[in-house]
Amino acid sequence: MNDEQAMQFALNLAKSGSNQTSPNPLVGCVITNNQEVVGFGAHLKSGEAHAEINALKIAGEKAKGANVYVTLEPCSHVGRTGPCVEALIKAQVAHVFIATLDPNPLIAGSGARRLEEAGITVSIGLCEDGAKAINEAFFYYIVHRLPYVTLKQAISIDGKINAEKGQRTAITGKEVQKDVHYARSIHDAILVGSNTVCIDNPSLTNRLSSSNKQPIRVVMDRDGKVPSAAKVFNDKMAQTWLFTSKARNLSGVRTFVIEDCSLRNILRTLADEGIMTLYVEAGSQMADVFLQQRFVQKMIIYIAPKLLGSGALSMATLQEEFIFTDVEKIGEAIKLTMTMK
Ligand code: AOF
Ligand code: ZN
Repeated sequence: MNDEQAMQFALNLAKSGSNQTSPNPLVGCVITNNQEVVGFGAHLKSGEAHAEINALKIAGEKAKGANVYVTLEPCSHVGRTGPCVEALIKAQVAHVFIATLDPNPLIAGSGARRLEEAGITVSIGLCEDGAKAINEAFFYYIVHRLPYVTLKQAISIDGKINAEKGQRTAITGKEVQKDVHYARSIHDAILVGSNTVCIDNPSLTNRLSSSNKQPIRVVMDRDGKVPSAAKVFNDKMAQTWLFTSKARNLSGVRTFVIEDCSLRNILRTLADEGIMTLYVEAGSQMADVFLQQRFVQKMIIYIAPKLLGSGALSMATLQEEFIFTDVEKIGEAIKLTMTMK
């Protein structure tokens, strides 16, 4: 196995932790000796062993003089687990290939430096694009201390989101609903505003996808408008977190009573609580605020083959451009995925 093949293998291993490691990154590690694989591992869950430790366990004595291929810079800090660089030094590996440095301020190059100081050869940048792509959300979260936000909207072909203000128009059908439930399952939390809960009384659970993961439901309700009888407060199908400035006594709902109900403050609090990925299912007003304040990293638009006419509402205006990253047909709708430029 050559260097590139070994790193590709490590990248594939990293992906085995998909949707399980948040708020930690996906990391894979392969150890070879005389071009033979002697160890491999992945980070599978936040708080549990790092990829390098799992790979070293398999390699045992064969790690001595070996090449190590790791998709993210080995850590040099003591977090919930010990520093991987010390384990690699102790195992007396010869050469560490790092696909990309860890932007975590606690590490940020110090892992690579420590290995070099210990006399280990370090090469950085093999398969770097692939390594960055699998941890896009982690990189954003760890640098900005904010969740990576995906905003979802359904629109008509004339770009409208609602036939009339104050009511909800069902724009897309069952197939899109299934896709949305899957999207819910791969995020740490879903966020909605009080208007959405008051008008739709949604469950916001994942019921239609094959995964049984339920994200935390986050409700932003500064003025305490949402009735206590709302499904999200009562159905016990998933956790609900409420952000409000008014004290409320809702059993089973984690209530954050905060004076500053600005979006930035709420997003910062969510990040501090370990929410790395946030799926925003907002109505028009909330979507506009997210866009205007530039908290959206990814936007998913479902276009339904309908015309809602000139009286209908359209989305916010925004000078920034998005980049189309994917297009797909889902049932009768077209799904467009975009990231911020
Ligand atoms: C590695 N290998 O497999 C992972 C790393 O709380 P801890 O101890 O798990 O540390 C979490 C931080 O460690 C995380 O934010 C990221 O910077 C790094 N993750 N590092 O050497 C791994 N998962
Ligand atoms: Zn580590």
